[in-house]
Amino acid sequence: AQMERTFIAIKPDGVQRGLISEIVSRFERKGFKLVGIKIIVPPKDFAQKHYHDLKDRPFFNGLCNFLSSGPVLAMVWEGEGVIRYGRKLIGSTDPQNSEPGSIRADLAVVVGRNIIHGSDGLETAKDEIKLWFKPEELVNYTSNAEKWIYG
Ligand code: DAT
Ligand code: MG
Repeated sequence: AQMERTFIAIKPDGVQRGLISEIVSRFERKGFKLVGIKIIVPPKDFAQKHYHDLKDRPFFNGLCNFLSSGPVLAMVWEGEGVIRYGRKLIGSTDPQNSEPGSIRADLAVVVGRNIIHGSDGLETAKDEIKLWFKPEELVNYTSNAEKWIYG
């Protein structure tokens, strides 16, 4: 299996609504492997770094204020195709357009409170993991289930 890693974060709305275990459970049951996790309140300038691609959008300031308004559960998940499939599990940016069964469709209503972030490609995944985690905060291990998940 050609393993890759993605950055997934439960935003302050998801944490405050008690959705951590529900969301972690969906990635875990799929067969992806958790290799990093921590809870932090990101400072505003950190939120601005995380969302730097969106700095010219009208909602940028509100978005960064919101991300830094409370605890965020930051995670790194590993697995075959985890970047692209993680986005599928999450659903479209606007929960109103998300496929039923996806996290945002099932658990959120509006785009400004869509509860979860996921890297959108290989390069952003690398950048976001580097921004949020020190190398020593990521764990390399073999899951006992791996041979049953990948054959
Ligand atoms: P995604 O989180 O699906 O990768 P994105 O990178 O385009 O979406 O935008 C980042 C976040 O910004 C998104 O999760 C919610 C917020 N956002 C995006 N479009 C918005 C809009 N039109 N109005 C308000 N917030 C928006
Ligand atoms: Mg994005």
